[in-house]
Amino acid sequence: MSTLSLFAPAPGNALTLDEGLIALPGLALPYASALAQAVQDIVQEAPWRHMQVPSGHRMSAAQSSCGQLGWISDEQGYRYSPIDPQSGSAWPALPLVFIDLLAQIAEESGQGPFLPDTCLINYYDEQAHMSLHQDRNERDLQHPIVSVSLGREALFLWGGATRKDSVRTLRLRDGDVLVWWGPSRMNFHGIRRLEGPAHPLWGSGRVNLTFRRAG
Ligand code: MD6
Ligand code: FE
Repeated sequence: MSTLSLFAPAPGNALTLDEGLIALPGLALPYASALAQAVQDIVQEAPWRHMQVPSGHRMSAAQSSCGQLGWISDEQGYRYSPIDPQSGSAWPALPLVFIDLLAQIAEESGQGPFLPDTCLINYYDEQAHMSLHQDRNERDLQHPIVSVSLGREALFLWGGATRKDSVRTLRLRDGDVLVWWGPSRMNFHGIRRLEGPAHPLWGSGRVNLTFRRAG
């Protein structure tokens, strides 16, 4: 990422929603069935689990990971691990369709190339939400995060650099992609709830993929 790109307008269909927040509405839609198959394969190897946060609460969203690292949380805290503690094995590899999609996101957003070593996969059902948080467990916080929404719509909360900043609500739809970088990378964010009708591939749930360079 060059300093120059901080001020360059985003190309193509990309919308700049905030300084450092680029949206590519529906960009992942053509990949829908391949992505669904890939996620299904990943969770065969590394099944959905509800992790415990250090305070003792169990997260309402279920998670899995793929890539060289996976995000885990337990009573000792949040971190990335090369081993899935549930299976005792390495995480599944990043599937090819993820790499293909990322190459297109890089092209459309002007922010690539993305070199993720992990993809955290969140699954939300009707009851799930994600409280306002920052993503700060990655070693180098300069790397952008790419987020892909699949399935049912969700109300996404977009705050600022501190918990006190005002929070906007953004409706994330099936296939929507967000790229966060530089000035927005550390903004507080969360998921209030799911909305709208069931989805042909994902039913009443929503899946979110976040690609990160964590190690
Ligand atoms: C979600 N996303 O969309 C939750 N974190 O379900 C995140 O927590 C997130 O979208 C870091 C970067 C991008 C994200
Ligand atoms: Fe996050």
